[in-house]
Amino acid sequence: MKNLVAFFFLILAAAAWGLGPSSIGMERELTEGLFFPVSDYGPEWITADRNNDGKIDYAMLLNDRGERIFEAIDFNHDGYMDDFYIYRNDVLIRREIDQSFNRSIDLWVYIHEGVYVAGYERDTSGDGKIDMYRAYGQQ
Ligand SMILES: [Ca+2]
Ligand SMILES: [Ca+2]
Repeated sequence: MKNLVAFFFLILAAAAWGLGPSSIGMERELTEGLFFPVSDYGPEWITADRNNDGKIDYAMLLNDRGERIFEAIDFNHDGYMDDFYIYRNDVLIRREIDQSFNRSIDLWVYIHEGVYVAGYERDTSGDGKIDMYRAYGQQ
């Protein structure tokens, strides 16, 4: 719960400071507080149990204007979120994915205008550090 409050604060601070999607490093730091256990998603989240196993596997957070700011999915139903969607003004700006299901993000995908892949970063060695980076589009 503390993480969520911190996350909210960072989002608000980022909005106040006018950070744009171009500052990729800064964007990524904003969600370092994201949390994996599905049981940590409290009443402020809109949640769903898509496979009816009694455990949340989808969670969405709206801001006070009713815009999506965050979604999390437990794709493999192991009780830990592994696919995170980060929005700004209801537009998808980034996905963070734990492809190896070890509760450490290993793929960050940066989205331009909600649909175009602007670039990605990967942790291919599993140590939590980015070791591959690619940017597309305008140079
Ligand atoms: Ca479930
Ligand atoms: Ca999972």
